[in-house]
Amino acid sequence: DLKRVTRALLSVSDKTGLVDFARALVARGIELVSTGGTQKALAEAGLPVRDVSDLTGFPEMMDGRVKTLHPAVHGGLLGIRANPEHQAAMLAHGIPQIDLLVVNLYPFEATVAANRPHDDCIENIDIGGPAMIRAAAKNHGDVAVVVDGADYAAVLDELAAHEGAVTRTLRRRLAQKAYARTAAYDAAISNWLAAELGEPTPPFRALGGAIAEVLRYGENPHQTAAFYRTPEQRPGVATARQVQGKQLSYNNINDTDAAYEAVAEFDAARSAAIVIVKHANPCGVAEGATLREAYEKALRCDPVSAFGGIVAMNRTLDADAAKAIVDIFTEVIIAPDATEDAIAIVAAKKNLRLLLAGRLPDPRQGGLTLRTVAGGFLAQNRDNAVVDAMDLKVVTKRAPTERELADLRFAFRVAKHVKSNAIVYVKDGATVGIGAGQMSRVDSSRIAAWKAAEAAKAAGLPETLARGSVVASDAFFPFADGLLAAAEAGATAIIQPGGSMRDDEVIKAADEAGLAMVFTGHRHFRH
Ligand code: 93A
Repeated sequence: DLKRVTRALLSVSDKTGLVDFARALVARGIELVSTGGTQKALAEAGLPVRDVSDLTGFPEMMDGRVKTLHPAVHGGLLGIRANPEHQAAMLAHGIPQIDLLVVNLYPFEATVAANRPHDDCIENIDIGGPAMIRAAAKNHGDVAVVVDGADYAAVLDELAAHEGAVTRTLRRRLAQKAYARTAAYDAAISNWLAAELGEPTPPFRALGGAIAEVLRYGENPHQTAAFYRTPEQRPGVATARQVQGKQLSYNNINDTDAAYEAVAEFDAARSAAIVIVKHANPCGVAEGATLREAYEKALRCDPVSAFGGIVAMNRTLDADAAKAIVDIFTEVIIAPDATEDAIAIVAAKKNLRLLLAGRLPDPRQGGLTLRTVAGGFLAQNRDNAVVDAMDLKVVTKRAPTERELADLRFAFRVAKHVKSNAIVYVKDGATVGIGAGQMSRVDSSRIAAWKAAEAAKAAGLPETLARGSVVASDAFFPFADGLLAAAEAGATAIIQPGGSMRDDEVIKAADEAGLAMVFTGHRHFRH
């Protein structure tokens, strides 16, 4: 379904590549029509070009606010070629057919980004450009519309291949892109006005202003998906530089985010920390003097789940750690930075994605999190509570020792990033058993204890890794049973929010078992 191009209307703010493109159109015998600045640029290059005022019979007026907003332009874009009534109207009113529209808009986004005064931003709201783009895109059955200089070559290729005509396939593709452009443009204007009004960022603004990256598929291969980057600029998977490896998948992005957000809880100045994530849950978290030590400790927690996992760290990836990580199949590594040697070691694994985020996100920083439900979505502030800022209350007769307290804090930090119900066993700055995502807390306790026993077996150790550990729970123990399961598994101290109706009963059970227990007063549900 080819359409010949006989006349083109060009009206561009960004004149990059314009003259060469227009010269190629002229060489094909295409008539050019243009607005003020564009017309001047083309005429100066020696190209024959009509002024749009010739078509409209009106001069550009009101500082250019009104130049193409006229039936002679919009009729020429919108008239259906095969419709006799449309053709009669065009003939009766002397409306020339426009087959190709080339427009890029007033640089509104750039004007806002440059912090220009209000009135400059207002003047840079393009009205005529989007109107023409939308008209031409609607009529893509007959008209081709170019909104991006990157598409000039594709148009010229088709004109060359089809004797001055363009295919329906290209016209449709260009129309789709055109509407994406005008939608993003209007979203940017709305976002700017909202910001001027001092409105809090509603979730749809973040979405509207974002640019989507189409992903190969979603959570499953039969689902389509895209990645929207919001203007938030939080260091992490959305802003990181991908040094190597295949395109990230939907699940990779989700898991990498979970891993990097979790590892950011660990102060890089204090210790090296590693988080290994699988299916959005940590399966090993540890700190150490070096990243390699931390990685080996984290891996010991659940080496089976770590296979094909995501590894995040809070310090610059070094060669020693890189060697250990590439030793087993890993999907993604994310770090604030990496040494040249480490990058070279990772390069040996072609498919392994390496992401460098520049720095760590601040776990205390606010921001929105979203999730959809049927017919709507939920928005909330990010869980930015950190255990170091919590007032820990010892509720048992025995207070935790210094070492237990350090591990309790560590465990609660991890529990924040484990799907509820979360139970986390920690010993010497490393998780040794994680129970995630169970509907009953006692099941999570049992799973975590079982995992600690399994990890010991895998390491060839005679006794469960939970022996002498501490345990964290993301929410209060409603009954003593989950807590007693932990004591039985070998835990000596417990950290939990507290606040159950049966706190007294739970504290009594802890005292009887000789456990030390602290309440945080903060819950870390995560679903
Ligand atoms: O001020 S406008 O919204 N009114 C119009 O009628 C109009 N027509 C085209 N802006 C309008 N344009 C825009 O002018 C185009 O979208 C393009 O960005 C710019 C090109 O102007 P010039 O050819 O004068 O450099």
